[in-house]
Amino acid sequence: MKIEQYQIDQHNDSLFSRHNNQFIFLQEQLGEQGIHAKDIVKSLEAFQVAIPSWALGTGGTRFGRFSGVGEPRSLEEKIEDVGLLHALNRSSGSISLHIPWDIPGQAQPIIDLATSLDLKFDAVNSNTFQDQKDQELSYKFGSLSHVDAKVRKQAVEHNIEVIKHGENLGSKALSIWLSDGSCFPGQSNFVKAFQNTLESLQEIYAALPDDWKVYVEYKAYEPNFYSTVIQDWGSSLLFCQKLGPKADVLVDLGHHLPNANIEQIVATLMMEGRLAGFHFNDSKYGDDDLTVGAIRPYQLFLIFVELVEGMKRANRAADTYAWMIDASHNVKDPLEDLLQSVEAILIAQAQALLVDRKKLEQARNENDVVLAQQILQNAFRTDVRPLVREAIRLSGGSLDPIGLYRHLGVRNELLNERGKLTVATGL
Ligand code: AOS
Ligand code: ZN
Ligand code: ZN
Ligand code: ZN
Repeated sequence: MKIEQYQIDQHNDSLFSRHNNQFIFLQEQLGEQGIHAKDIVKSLEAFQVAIPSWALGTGGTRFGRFSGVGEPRSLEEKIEDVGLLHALNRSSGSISLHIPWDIPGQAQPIIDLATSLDLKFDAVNSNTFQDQKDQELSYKFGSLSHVDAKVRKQAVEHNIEVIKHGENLGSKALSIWLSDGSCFPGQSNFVKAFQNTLESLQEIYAALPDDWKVYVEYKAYEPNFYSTVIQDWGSSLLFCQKLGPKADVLVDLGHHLPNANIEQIVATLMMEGRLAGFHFNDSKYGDDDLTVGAIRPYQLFLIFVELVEGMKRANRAADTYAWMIDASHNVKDPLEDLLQSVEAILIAQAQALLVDRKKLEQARNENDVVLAQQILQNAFRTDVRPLVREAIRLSGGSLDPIGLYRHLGVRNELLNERGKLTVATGL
């Protein structure tokens, strides 16, 4: 299944005049405030969000998994799925692999397939939170932090192997998320667990190619429910500082304790030049991995306000950070869900670009709380969807990605090709 350019163009033709009216109206309104709609559209056109290979199939919970139909059965089919997304929105130009859920056999055919769909390989992820078939030692009581040096060694070697897979495909970063921790008080020596983890990470760090980075992801709890070795951004930053300049902190939006001020964390990490990027998702309770923007769109906007500011201050382009979705789908078609997530990210970014930084700074300096709040809320309450649509249209994508996906009956095509009971690897 491939979506052809003429199908996108034809569908766009039928939507263009309505879209164009909306765009021109918004462009005029923004113009009156001294904002150039076309500059924002340009930034949006350049923004790319990586798709995780594990989000292309139905996820599931520990209570069960209700599989969807036509899900990808192989790495090739996962790449094809991301190709469909990218054809529709032109904003999902890379895929992130999780090893060993994805095992690239011969690299060249995989690279050729990705290139033909205009896709690159984002960060590669290691997995020491599960035991694999034929694995010698168990990670039941941890991996990089384990009390037994032999288990640590096995986990280090796995990470180094993941780097090699990534190198073959042209990835430039390794993402590490550890589930290491403890379930009961007394179970673990916090300091030893930290030090073991640091030593293990140092060995992995030493194996990084020159132009590579390692992203250290933190998470407050789950699957361990008493302590987690890398529990928060402070611990993650501490590891990164001890490791060196190739290590940066990865923020997964769902990995915080309730009500954490994530935008402030982001600002601080950017101030220190240690933000690697994001795993975008949304949540109401914990690491719910829901569609981006589904629960707390204002928070997402406030995060983007800091991101836009931080990138400007550091004079770094958006594509020097790792933007990725980390979501799970239990009740929706994963591809439709991912299209919604990418759109939510572009909307939040567009809104953040509307903020008049000078006026905001002035209001802050004058302690004009009301005005400062208003500046942000005015931006958030602007319907920027015409800007997002224009950016996607100019890049060759669809004015209505989900509409076209349904119109073309993509899922049904995939069902015919791949069958009903497909089990994607990974959760
Ligand atoms: C786990 O909670 C994390 O978000 C990781 O990023 C993990 O590697 C990924 O979600 C796949 O399970
Ligand atoms: Zn994550
Ligand atoms: Zn998450
Ligand atoms: Zn997570």
